[in-house]
Amino acid sequence: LVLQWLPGLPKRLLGAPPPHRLPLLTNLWLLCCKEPLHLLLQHLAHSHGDLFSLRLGCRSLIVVSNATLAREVLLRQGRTFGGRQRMVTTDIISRGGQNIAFGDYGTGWRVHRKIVHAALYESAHGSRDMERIVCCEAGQLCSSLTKVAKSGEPIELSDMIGRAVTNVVCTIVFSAAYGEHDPELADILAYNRGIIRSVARHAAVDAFPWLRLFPLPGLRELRCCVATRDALLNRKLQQHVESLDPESPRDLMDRLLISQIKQDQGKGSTPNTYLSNDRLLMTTADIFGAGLETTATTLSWLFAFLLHHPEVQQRIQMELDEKVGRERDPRWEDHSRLPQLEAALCEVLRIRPVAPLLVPHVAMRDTIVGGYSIPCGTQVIVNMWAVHHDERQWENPEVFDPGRFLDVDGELSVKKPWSYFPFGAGPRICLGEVLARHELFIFSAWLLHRFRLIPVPNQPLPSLVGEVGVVLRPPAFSLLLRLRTS
Ligand code: HEM
Ligand code: PLO
Repeated sequence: LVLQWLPGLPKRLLGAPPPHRLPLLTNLWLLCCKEPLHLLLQHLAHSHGDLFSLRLGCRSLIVVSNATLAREVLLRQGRTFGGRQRMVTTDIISRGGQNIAFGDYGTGWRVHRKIVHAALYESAHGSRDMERIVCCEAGQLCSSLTKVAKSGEPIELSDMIGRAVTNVVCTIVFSAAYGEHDPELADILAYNRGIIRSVARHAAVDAFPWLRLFPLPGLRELRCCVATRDALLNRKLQQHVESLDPESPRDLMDRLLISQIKQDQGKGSTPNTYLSNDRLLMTTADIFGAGLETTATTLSWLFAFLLHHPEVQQRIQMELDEKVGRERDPRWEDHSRLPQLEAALCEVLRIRPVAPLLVPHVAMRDTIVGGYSIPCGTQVIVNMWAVHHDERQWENPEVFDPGRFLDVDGELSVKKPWSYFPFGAGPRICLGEVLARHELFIFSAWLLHRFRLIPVPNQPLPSLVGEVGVVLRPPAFSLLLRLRTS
């Protein structure tokens, strides 16, 4: 790739009357740079300011790196910046943006997001049913792990957690939960991994869409995995259509089908807002994809940090013993009485956000941010990593310190600072936040209540340097589990 840096541009056009353009750097080298993009952009912000622009292949983009500007882009001008970049990979995944994550903000998208949001949380019947589904999986996970703990063998938790989280999502989306060795579960895990791997590998095709003319092996893998995913979802959808009882929906798929039937009966839908079969299928794929990697990876980060900070693990366990006791398992309603665990979860989402650059936004009309003019179509990257590690906002931002989320009485601080938004903010905030918070709390509470996590002797502690893919994940690591008695 061509390395082209335009020297001599003013760092910022200070003093010029706004609105004005930002210094534009042509930065193809970003694509072949070894440093993770969120860190590279953080370093560029140190030399070029909290708002700078880049040209990456065919695209120009701006990067925002402080809390005030992030608030402006995500909240104050959330609709203006509610677009998404059309990319080769996301077009394949979402049939040209027909899902929630990769579709542009607009009337149709808003209606669909509302339908999916309602269906998602009704399928879990408010938090009661969501709690039941997650606790059921947590129970199964703990029984499998008890056998491992008794064997005394080291274990890589990420596979088992991945399976548990997949079962939660499968139950909510199409009422299926799988046993450990079920071939359908293995298929789901394999195609999802394949999609994630090839999306991460294709930054270059996304910057240069004409590269698609060449038969790239990764795109073949992506198309193949997406075809497997769609075949499975189509099969499930067909079964749902055949057995649907509109009076008693069983899951998200049933609820989406019912919304579709209502629209068919002419209750005010337009071609733009109609929940077509394509949209319905892509939406379930979306919930599926977004629901797996993110939650499982955050739990892996938590366990990695707890191995480095046994004192934090001990504090969480003492609190669990005191507030929940040893006679029963933790419940969602305990979460407000377990500030040590909640604070550790908050801190993990700050220090290792799984989506450090969110999902890039696009300006849907000409606008002004921080005194600079941003033309319609510009891609906007909010560097959440830079904001979560901003020394102007956080004391010792590189240190894992759950205490920063506790007040003087040891209670969880009610008000979170604006420099903290692990789920994004505004109209494109994460659709699954409530579900994710239930899963993070219940899985971690059950595991830490039952087991002590111990590093494997004579092995280095897990690396805390993230590997960048579609999400920021810790490198694979093993640990030992000890059953806790009291
Ligand atoms: C989008 C974080 C779990 C569904 C996002 C975004 C972030 C995020 C940062 C991008 C916001 C933006 O574009 O500005 C997380 C984290 C999770 C998590 C940290 C867990 C720890 C989930 C789960 C689901 C989900 C469990 C589904 C059930 C989605 C969807 C979007 C999204 C559909 C796209 C929203 C849109 O484009 O409007 N999430 N997420 N997420 N998330 Fe999550
Ligand atoms: C995961 C593979 C799926 O087949 C398609 C899919 C849809 C939504 C994406 C998700 C993938 C990866 C994780 C993403 C999510 C939307 C938000 C989430 C990008 C590509 C975040 C915040 O990381």
